Amino acid sequence: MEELNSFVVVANRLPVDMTAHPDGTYSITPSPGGLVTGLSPVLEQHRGCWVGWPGTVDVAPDPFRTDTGILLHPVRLTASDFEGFYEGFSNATLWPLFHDLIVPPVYDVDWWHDFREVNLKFAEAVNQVAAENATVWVQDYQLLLVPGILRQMRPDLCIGFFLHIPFPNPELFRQLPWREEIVRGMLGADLIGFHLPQNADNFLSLTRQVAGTAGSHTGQPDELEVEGEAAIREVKAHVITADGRKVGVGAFPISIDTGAVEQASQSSVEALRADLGSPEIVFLGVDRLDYTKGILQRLLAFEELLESGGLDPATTVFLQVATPSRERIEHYRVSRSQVEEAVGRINGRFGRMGHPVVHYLHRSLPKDDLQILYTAADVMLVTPFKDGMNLVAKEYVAAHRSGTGALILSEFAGAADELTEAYLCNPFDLESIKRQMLAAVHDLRHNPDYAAERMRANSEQVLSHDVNVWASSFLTCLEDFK
Ligand code: ADQ
Repeated sequence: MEELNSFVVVANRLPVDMTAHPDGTYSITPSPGGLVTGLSPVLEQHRGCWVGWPGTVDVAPDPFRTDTGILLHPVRLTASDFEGFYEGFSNATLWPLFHDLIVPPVYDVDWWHDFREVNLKFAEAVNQVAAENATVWVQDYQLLLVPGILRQMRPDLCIGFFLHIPFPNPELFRQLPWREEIVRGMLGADLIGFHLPQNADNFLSLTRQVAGTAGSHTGQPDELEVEGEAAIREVKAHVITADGRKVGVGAFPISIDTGAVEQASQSSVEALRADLGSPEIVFLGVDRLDYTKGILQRLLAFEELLESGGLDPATTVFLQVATPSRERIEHYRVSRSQVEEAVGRINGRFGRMGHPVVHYLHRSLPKDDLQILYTAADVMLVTPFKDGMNLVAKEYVAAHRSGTGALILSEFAGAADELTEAYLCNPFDLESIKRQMLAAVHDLRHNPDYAAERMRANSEQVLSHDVNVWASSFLTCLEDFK
């Protein structure tokens, strides 16, 4: 029988890479990301367990411990689970609905059934590995029903839930045919965390509107003291559920692992700029290729500035790195072809032989390479129509702690709540993006002290609120609600 664990994280994905071999076997290697870093101290301290899908359908490697003592427990998903639960309900229903209907969500009852079934699978896996009275931290929109299922299966558990994407206005959420089940699923947790107070407010108003989900609310905001971290964590309120439990609801803005940021060497940065043709200004975008990220809009803004003469194609370069994402979903395919058409058109209009004005990479890059790009870029554009947080913005400012560079940031990215000294723009308004691009270039050229002051203020915010602060403040608060 498998060892039981007093701390369990459950997320759609296990933090591993799986490689298929020609003989049909697979090897699995740990692949640490930001979430792993934030959770590592507590996972290691408790010799905890991470439950998740390993990333390949129809295989379930045996559970194994990493070198640092974390037990990885794979959940097996079939190809049909993946289609209905992941591509369907998670990414073609919930993702667009929670990002304010940038594309229309699809409401398909078969996908909903798959979503329920797969959430049950994840909950059963947690049930198998969680010790009596264990703490379980459920991550993100793919597992919205897991807290409720676990609460019924295992009333002894202390359950936290964190949503990594925005939580929409109740008026939008109420479109969802299965809204009551989803809200009830979330309320199975002892503490529900969002990035922003606004997301928490949306959820709280929803529980008042959706029948049968909650008994009552506290009238007053319910501030709990957490030593040294009160500034970033604000528990807005709690909900008393129909069965009399108290569920905390609060905002816990996620961040990056600033300790792991290796500064890029001067020589690699210079080599990159030379490869780009030694331009005066390098603009950079780094995103998953997702229609929420506003990649096309920023390219169009760049094109219009080249056209109007606001930017000079001889001295300016735009570098866009787009990680392939959810490529079997129609809206993602459309988004990719629009971006690639724009890149081709802009280069056709403004590039010279051997000197494109837009450099476009459609692939994932190693972290070290990304760090070189961040450091080399004069102006970073992060222009999502809607984003829970956006870690790329925080990674860029952490790479510019000495005050170089400038960040253009959408008002609709969660990160805008904290990076208030960024050049904020409205991504729905090309004029606003263009204005901020010109303002950033102007300040870098003519007012560098002012630009540096703004960048340093942003960096300080990120450096003093890293991913460890996020994880520990959520877990400390969860203790209070146990
Ligand atoms: P994402 O939508 O994936 O995350 P983001 O927060 O920007 O968006 O994180 C992307 C991560 O992928 C960053 O760490 C970035 O470095 C990395 N990345 C992007 N492109 C890459 C490339 N080409 N090569 C290598 N790495 C690349 C969701 C929500 C966000 C929320 C996070 C965390 O949508 O709003 O901030 O979860 O909660």
